[in-house]
Amino acid sequence: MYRVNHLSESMQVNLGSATTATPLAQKVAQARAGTDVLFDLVRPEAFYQRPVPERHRIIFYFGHLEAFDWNLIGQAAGVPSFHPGFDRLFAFGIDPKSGQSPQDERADWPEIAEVQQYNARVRQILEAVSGRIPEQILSVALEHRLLHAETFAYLLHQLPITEKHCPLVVSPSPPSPPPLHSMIEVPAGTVTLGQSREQADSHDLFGWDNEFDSHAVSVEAFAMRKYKVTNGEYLKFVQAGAKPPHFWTRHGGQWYWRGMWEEIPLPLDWPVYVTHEEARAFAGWRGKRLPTETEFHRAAYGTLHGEEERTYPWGDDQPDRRRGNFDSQRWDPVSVTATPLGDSAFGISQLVGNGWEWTSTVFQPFPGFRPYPFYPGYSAPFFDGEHYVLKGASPRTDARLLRRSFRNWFRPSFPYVYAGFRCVEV
Ligand code: AVJ
Ligand code: FE
Repeated sequence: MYRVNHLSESMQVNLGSATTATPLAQKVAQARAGTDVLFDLVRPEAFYQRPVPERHRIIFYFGHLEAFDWNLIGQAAGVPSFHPGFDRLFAFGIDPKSGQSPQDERADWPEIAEVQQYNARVRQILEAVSGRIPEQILSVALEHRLLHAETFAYLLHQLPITEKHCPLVVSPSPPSPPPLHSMIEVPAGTVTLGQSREQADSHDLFGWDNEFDSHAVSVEAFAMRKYKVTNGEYLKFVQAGAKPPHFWTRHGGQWYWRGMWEEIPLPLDWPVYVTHEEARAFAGWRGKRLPTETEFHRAAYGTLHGEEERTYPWGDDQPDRRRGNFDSQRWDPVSVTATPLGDSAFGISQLVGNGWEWTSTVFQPFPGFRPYPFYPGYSAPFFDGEHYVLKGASPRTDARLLRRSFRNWFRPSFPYVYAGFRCVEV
């Protein structure tokens, strides 16, 4: 019988070359193994499901990761296409306005085995040419795959539990103290948004197009909640008449969290995952507001006495996994008080990890923005005033994406993101 777990085996690339590969090529190989594991979790019949109505069916993503690499790297290496139809079919994802969901049918998509063969061939050819590809291009392929590892988890989350193979070990949540309602004063200061193009060029540092150029912005003093807003706090808003978040469900008069692998009684001390619209409404109801991108940056990376801004909120230069719930250590959130080692210089908790945070900032280019000519569609189409910036990281964000300048964005009504918020005082 055909077993989907064999997908990744048949796509494995020549391991002999992995030892001679550059560090970046090794990271690409690791990231491929990581996304292979994700597709192995989906039962074959479910590849044609569309767990999120505003996104493509799962089969698209199976072909997309390889087609993207092919279109990017194959073009840079000047290799001729062996399957232009798939190169095009799997080239781009979608992000329709509400009410404009895709209408394609199952029959519009090829069989899993055909896509699997395409993927294997793409990997084999790209493996052979990757030695002559600029690092910047390989970094785009790597980070594109890591971003999809996260957004694919959003789709997998919405797939009924019977359509996916539960991994053997799902770690229990660590016990944590209850959150206090403390507001923390953040003094006025100057933040440096973005990264400097010169530095990135001269040190081979990677950044997406929207992270450039670096620029200083001054921030007024403000007060921010030490903790992310919890399910328990949001429940009061729901009891006062607000619509319950997409990740909640109710049976027999009890609220449950719809987790990746099971429904559990709503953990009141976990961060609430909501849309931007819901976050904003809650903040208004409390007489508060959402932070701007600049305020978030100040809270996370700023220092008290005007020392240089931090690389990570916790003040050392490593994305140490004990400091936060990120890098796929787990599938679901933990308590908002579970990671005290991750506090910022001001003592604000969990700014990076355990859920992205919505800001009130509309996604717009920084001064000096230039799209990458080899991938003009990454950011520019989303500077439409209909997307908001998110900062931080979720449980499924790769450690590589925790850099200070990374900017995430989604539509304000998109409810599938692992994203919550915190309030600042008006
Ligand atoms: C940066 C997460 C908003 O998923 O829409 C993947 C990343 N862009 N392929 C998205 C992306 C193209 C993007 N986000
Ligand atoms: Fe993509």
